Amino acid sequence: MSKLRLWGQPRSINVVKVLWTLDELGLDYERVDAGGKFGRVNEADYLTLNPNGLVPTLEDDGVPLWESNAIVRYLAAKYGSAPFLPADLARRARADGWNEWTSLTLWPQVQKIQVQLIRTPEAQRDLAQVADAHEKALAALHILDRELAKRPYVAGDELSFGDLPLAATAQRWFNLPIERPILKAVEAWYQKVKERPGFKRWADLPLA
Ligand SMILES: N[C@@H](CCC(=O)N[C@@H](CS)C(=O)NCC(=O)O)C(=O)O
Repeated sequence: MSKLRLWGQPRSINVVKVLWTLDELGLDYERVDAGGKFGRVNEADYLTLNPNGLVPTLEDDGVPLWESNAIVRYLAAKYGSAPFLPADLARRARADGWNEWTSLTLWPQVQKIQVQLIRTPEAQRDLAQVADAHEKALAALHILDRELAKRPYVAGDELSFGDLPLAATAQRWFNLPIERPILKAVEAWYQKVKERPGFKRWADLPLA
């Protein structure tokens, strides 16, 4: 069995995706705190593992990998099986697609709201930015809602690696102090994914 080492403090959303994936796959690993208050990411040794100076980084038998979605996909491909790693390549690409969509379309808007409403003192908040991000996030979530009305999980009838980054992002959305119109299919999906032990252990965090 390979020796897995994950660098990253467990409050970072991109680290959470990998921790939850490791749990779903039942893998043993070592975790080293890095990033945020733990620093380390700009030290020369770390930069040889991840030239971006960001977390997460996963070492698999000493081979360093970075970019959380790529790590999730790699772990699923190397250690997973269907349905977590969909056997059908088109379904697998759909799981991949939702991970990219999460990072490129949904997360940037949710992150802006989180930064403004949770991390910025009230007097300094840019409420116009919050309103704009809220509108864009909702537009994206309406797309997700229409897709989840057709199938219970993003890539089909069962949970796959494509649900995890999205669910970690949804956890932020559902805990932000904002108005949320009811999106029935998204909420039905979220009720299921939040019961996974890996979600409870790693993703269900108070917002900070
Ligand atoms: N696209 C990268 C983004 C990684 C990223 O931005 N990581 C943040 C934490 S979520 C980071 O390392 N920030 C610097 C720090 O925590 O010191 C990925 O998905 O892995």
